[in-house]
Amino acid sequence: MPTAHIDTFARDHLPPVEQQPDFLFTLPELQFPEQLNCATELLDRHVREGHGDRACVRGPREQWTYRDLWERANRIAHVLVQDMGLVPGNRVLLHAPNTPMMVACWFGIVKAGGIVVATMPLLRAKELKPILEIGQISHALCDASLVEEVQGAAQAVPGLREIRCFNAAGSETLEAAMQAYAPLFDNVDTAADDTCLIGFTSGTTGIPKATMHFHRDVMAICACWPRSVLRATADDVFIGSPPLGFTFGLGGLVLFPMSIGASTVLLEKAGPPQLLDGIRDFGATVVFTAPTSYRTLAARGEELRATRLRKCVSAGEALPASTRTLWREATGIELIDGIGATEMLHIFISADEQSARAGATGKVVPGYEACVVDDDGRPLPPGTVGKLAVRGPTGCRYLNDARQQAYVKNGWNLTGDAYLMDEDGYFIYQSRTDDMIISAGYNIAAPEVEEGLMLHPAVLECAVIGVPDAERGQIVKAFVVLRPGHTEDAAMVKTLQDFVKKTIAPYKYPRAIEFFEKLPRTQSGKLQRFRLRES
Ligand code: 3UK
Repeated sequence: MPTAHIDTFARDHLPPVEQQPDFLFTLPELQFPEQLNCATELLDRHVREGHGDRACVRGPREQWTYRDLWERANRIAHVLVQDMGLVPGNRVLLHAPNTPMMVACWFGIVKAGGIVVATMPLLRAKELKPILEIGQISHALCDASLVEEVQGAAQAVPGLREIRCFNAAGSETLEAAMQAYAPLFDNVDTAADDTCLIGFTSGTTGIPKATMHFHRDVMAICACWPRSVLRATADDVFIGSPPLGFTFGLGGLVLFPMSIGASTVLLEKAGPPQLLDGIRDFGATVVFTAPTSYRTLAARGEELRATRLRKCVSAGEALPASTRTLWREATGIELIDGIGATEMLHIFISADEQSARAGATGKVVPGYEACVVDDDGRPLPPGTVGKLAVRGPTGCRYLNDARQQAYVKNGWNLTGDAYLMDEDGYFIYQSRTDDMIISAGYNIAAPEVEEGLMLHPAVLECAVIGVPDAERGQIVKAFVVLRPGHTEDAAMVKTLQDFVKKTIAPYKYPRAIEFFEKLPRTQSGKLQRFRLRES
């Protein structure tokens, strides 16, 4: 396929073919042409087909139609190419909170044949530095409020030549530069297998891993899970908390709504209170957030019942069965759980409202295949715990990283999760493979103990890990956040321990319990178990 990349860095650093996963294009929707620019499909197409006046993206201050976004993205593409010297294949850092301008920049970069590297807004210079180095990033578009961190990182990394700020006033801003250009741009005719985004793993430990995704991959995720599970319509209004630097957020808040001509609401801060306000004030109908957020929001069920909300998607971490029940009882809505991964780009196992089962993530999404395998990669029979293996139209391509061989084996992507599949094909999450607690010879999956604790009304949130123990190898330790009005004392420890012993096999009860104000989480909402281990 003829690449449009002049800067061939991404292609040059793809894993060798024999280390790549198998790619499956079994569905009719997954037949892609050789040349494909995903921005043309997701944005230009709506304007061309006469839907330019439909609502597309809104923030607290702005309300843009598809044409508004398209014109801005076109002007940004001109600024990138003509003022900033971007050539196709260059990597562009996009560092911002979720705002409409961030989306315009995303499309501007992709239109110009650039590769978007979107990062979580809370990352500091120190964390941006390895990203700039690994991605060999030459350009940056950044929210004015965060420019110091980008400049700080750039000082240490000479390759970053051009930084432009947006969401600010003044003659030096991106907005000012955009005014010099026409709102029309001929999108670069990229190959379907040219890289258009590099996603960094939300990395709970170690050096971040860069995952490369093609224009084709972006269209593939829009063709799979949203069509078979989410089934939203052009009249839906999407909202949610994950940052666009996390592919859960990029898909749920930008790619999926735009692939069907729907609209999206972007919130810079999207904790439970802001999410509730946003759902009410903007009439949102589809929400994407993490399990803990649903747990907190469930207390506002009455208010939520009075909104237009109809579809609620949970991902990023295992959804406790108790949270599913809590949410249904509070709002009348059955949660849609789904497991995705940065390496896979988005969700590959999930269940819609009708087929959801408490405690199970769901079934494999059409277009993907999944199985549970043993340590040698052999498929295990239903009901047996093993490693989750998956393959489909998307898959893991680390940029120049030896860890490729750990994630991909025999063509299958190994997500690092321990799962079992039941007789009906439902996948039931156990734990991360390296989080299994082994105490006195017993295998104990942390989420099972967490589930047992969370059924107690005093528990808002909790996390369970194994801590070293001379006698038992490891013991189960729980970190618990209590709901307001409960006391953190020895009596509560005893109460919770006794409670767990009654709900699950007594040997799994937490022998140690510590109370926390809140749990350490990444910006994508994921629990940082390693920080609990260090504490
Ligand atoms: C865990 C889940 C149980 C699991 C993601 C949706 O989370 C995403 O990507 P990451 O790379 O993490 C991947 C890992 O997170 N996980 C995610 N969802 C679930 N575990 N149930 C779930 N529903 O360990 C997985 O391997 O940060 C999620 C879409 C895009 C994403 N990137």
